[in-house]
Amino acid sequence: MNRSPRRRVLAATLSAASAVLVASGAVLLSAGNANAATTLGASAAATGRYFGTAVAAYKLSDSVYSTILNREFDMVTPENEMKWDATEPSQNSFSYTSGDQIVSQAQSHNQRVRGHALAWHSQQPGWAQSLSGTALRSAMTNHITNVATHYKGKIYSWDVVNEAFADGTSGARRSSNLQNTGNDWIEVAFRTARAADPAAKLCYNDYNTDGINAKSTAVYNMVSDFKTRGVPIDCVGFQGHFNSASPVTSDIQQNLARFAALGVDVQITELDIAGSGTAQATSYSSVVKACLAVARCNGITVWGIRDSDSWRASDTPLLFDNSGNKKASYTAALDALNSGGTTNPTTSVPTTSPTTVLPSTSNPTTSPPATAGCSATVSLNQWSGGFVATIKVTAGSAKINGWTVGVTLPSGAAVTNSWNTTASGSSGAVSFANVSYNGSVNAAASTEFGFQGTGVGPSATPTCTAR
Ligand code: G2I
Repeated sequence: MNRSPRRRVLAATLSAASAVLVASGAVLLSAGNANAATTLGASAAATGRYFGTAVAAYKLSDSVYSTILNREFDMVTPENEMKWDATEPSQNSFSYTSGDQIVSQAQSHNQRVRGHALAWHSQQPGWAQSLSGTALRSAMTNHITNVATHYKGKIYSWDVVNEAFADGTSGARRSSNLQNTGNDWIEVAFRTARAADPAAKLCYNDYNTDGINAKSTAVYNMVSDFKTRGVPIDCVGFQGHFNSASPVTSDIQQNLARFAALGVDVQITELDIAGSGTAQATSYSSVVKACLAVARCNGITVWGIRDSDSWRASDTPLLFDNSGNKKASYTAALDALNSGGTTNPTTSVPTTSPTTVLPSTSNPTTSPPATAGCSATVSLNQWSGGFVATIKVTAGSAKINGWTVGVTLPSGAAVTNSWNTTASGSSGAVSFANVSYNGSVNAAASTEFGFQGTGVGPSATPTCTAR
C-alpha cells in the first residue's frame, strides 16, 4: 500500500482543526460515566474485548513507549518481528530473538499476543522470493509449522494469511509467488497452522476490506466456503488503515456483522487514521462503536502507540502524540469504549474441536454460591490430550471491583498457560483471580479470561467470588 502523499495532504489540511479542538477539548472529554475505566485495555475488557497495539521490539527500552504500552494495552502484535523475513532469514534456519522478546514482555504484563504473519506475499526472505511451485509450497508449510510450533501456547491468534486478495473490483486473488503455487495455498496454510498450534485462533487478515466492497465480498466468500468445507478458520482481521481517500464509512458495522454471521470472530487489527483534531477523533469513535455493536468483534488493535511510532508517521494517525501525550482521538476512543456496547462476545470455535458451553445446573455442588456478586461459565475447546478453557465472569446486579473464579480440574489435567488472570495452583482445585485491568466489571457486564491445559478440561460450572 502506498498512500503517503495523499495522507500527508490530509494531515496538513486538518492541522487548523486540531488547534480548534484543543481549545474546545471538553467536547470530546469524558461522558461522565462514574464507572468509566481510565485505560483503553480496562475499558475494552469491561465488555469482554481487548485493546491492542503493534509493538516494535527495539522500542521496548524506551520508557515513554513501554509505560504507555503497559498502562493502556492488553494485546500486542509484533509489527515486523514474526514475519517470514525476520523469523527464517535463511531457509530452515530460524531466528526468534526479537519475537521472543515481545512475547515475554507481553506475558509479564498480562498482555496476549496476536502473531503476525505466517504467510504473506510481502516481507519474504530473499531465498523464498526466488522459489516457486512445490519448493515454495513446502517452504511455506515448513515455515508455518516451525514458527507456530515455536510459539505454541503463547499466541492468542495468528494472522495465518495476510493480504491475499487484490485491490479493486475484480474480487480476484492477489497475484504472488504463493498464489502461483495453487489456489489452495490459503487453506493449506490454515490446516498447517491448526496442526502446529491447535489452541491458537487462526485468522485471515487484510486491508481495504473494512466496508462492504468487491474485495471484502471476495474474502467473505472464501470464509463462507472454508466454514462449509471445514477448513479451520476462527477469525477475520480488518486492518483499518484509513485516510481521506479511504475514509471510515458507515457500513463497517454491517460488514463486521456479515462476517460474524458466518461463525468467525472479527477484529480491527491495524487501526490508524490519517488526520488530526475533531475529524480524526470522530473517525476513531465511529470505528470503536462499530466494533462494540457487533458481539463477535472482540478486539481492536492500533498500529503503533505514538504518531512517531507509525509506519506512516507524517500522517499523525495514532492516539498519542510524539511526546506520548493523549490526543483528542485517544479520548474519543476511550469515551466510545466506555459508552458500552454488546457484551459477552462469543468465543470462536476451532472447526476441528467441539465446544461445550456447560449449563449452570450441570453440577449443583459447584454452582456459583448464592452470595456471590458474580457468576462464571466455561466454554471449552477440547482435543485429544489438551484443551483451552474460556471463562466468562459476569457481575450481578452491582458493579464488582475484583473476582476470583474456582475451577476443579479432573484428575490428570493441569494448567499450562493462562491469560487475563493470575492462576493459583495448576491441578485439582485451581483459582483464578482478576488482574489489574479486568477486576472492575459493571453490573451485568462481563469479562473473559482463559487458560490452556493438558488432559481433560473442567466439566463443572466454576464458582465466582466477587470483591
Ligand atoms: O500499514 C502497514 C502494514 C500493512 N498491513 C500489514 C503490516 O505488516 C504492515 O506493517 C508494516 C510495518 O508497520 C512496517 O514497519 O509493514 C511494513 C513492510 O511491509 C514495515 O516496513 C518495513 C520497512 O519497509 C523496512 O524497510 C524495514 O526494514 O519495516 C522494516 C523494519 O523496520
